[in-house]
Amino acid sequence: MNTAYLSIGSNIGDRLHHLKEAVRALHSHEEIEVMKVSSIYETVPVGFTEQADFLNMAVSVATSLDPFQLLAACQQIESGLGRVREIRWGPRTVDLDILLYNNDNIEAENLIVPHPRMGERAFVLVPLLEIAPSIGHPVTETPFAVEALEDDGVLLWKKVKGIGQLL
Ligand code: A4P
Ligand code: MG
Repeated sequence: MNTAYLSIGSNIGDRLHHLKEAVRALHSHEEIEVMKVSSIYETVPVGFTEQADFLNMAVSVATSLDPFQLLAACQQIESGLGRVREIRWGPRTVDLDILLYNNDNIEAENLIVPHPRMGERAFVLVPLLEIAPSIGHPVTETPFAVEALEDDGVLLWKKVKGIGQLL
């Protein structure tokens, strides 16, 4: 069994509903079990800033899927929830990114793990460190740290104590 960490974000429509649907879809996949869920944070957009605030969270999953199969499963969930790709970094009903997959270092055309921008993004690290406080970068072995980042754009929006609250 493999362990992966995923980041989930939404900034269109009923954002909480989209996050819940994504968690449900992951958990109901035959080869994915959601192990931990973070609280939900409201975050100001990074990259393309002329868009609505996001809700972001992180989850850990146990899975028998390989990383590429897991990416395909995530993309299927995104399309199932009505995501249409328009602007890079732009608004989305739901975005599922693979942050970490075991200690793997993957640099394929369609998949880079660890997620290349995760270390600079408080909207990724604040939820991730809530469920995995001492997790580090698999290559550099440096613990991820949010202290050096501007994290004032990340506010606790809904405290989540277990997956039961989201199903
Ligand atoms: N891809 C490569 N590596 C990965 C990976 N580890 N996980 C490829 C998932 N996908 C990966 O992604 C584009 C391509 O990245 C995919 O085809 C996949 O093969 P996408 O989801 O289609 O497009 P995107 O999400 O717009 O691009 P990208 O590069 O994933 O954007 P980011 O870096 O994820 O940024 N601000 C706040 N506050 N909260 C957010 O959630 N999200 C973004 C998206 C920007 N600003 C944000 C947020
Ligand atoms: Mg993405």
